[in-house]
Amino acid sequence: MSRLVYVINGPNLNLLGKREPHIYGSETLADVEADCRRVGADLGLDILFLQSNREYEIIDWIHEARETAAGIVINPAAFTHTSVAILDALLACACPILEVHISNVHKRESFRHHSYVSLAASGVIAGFGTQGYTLALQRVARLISETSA
Ligand code: CA2
Repeated sequence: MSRLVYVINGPNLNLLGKREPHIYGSETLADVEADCRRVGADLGLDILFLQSNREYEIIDWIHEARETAAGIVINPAAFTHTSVAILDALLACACPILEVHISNVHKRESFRHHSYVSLAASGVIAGFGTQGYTLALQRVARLISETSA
């Protein structure tokens, strides 16, 4: 049984730790990847960690994950609030999907309060900083165990 988890990051998250530390903290995306790999190894998960600024690439990765992955952790960044195409790709996946936001989107501008992606997600983590990623991995590991039991 696959223990592969796709961790997918959307546009501008490559800038993490390099700008706006008051909103997103000082950890870089490479630091987040290292945290995910460490916690993923403890949980017996194989992590595929990805980032793109292109919507079509994210959609292609979700299609790939649909065939091969046991779970998806996704921070779709600004596409969260705009992309019916990413929602449709996620709705075609049977595996657990966890949505992560580093910032507390509900404390920010009203356009960040709505998420298309949440319609496909088993759960949403927002405002826990970059720790949200490893918390999401813990949850995805639990959901994978429950469905394979
Ligand atoms: O809080 C989150 O994780 C967000 O998904 C981040 C997105 C934002 O559009 C969402 O509303 C909430 C923005 C990602 C941009 O990341 C940057 C990081 C550092 C510097 C500039 C952008």
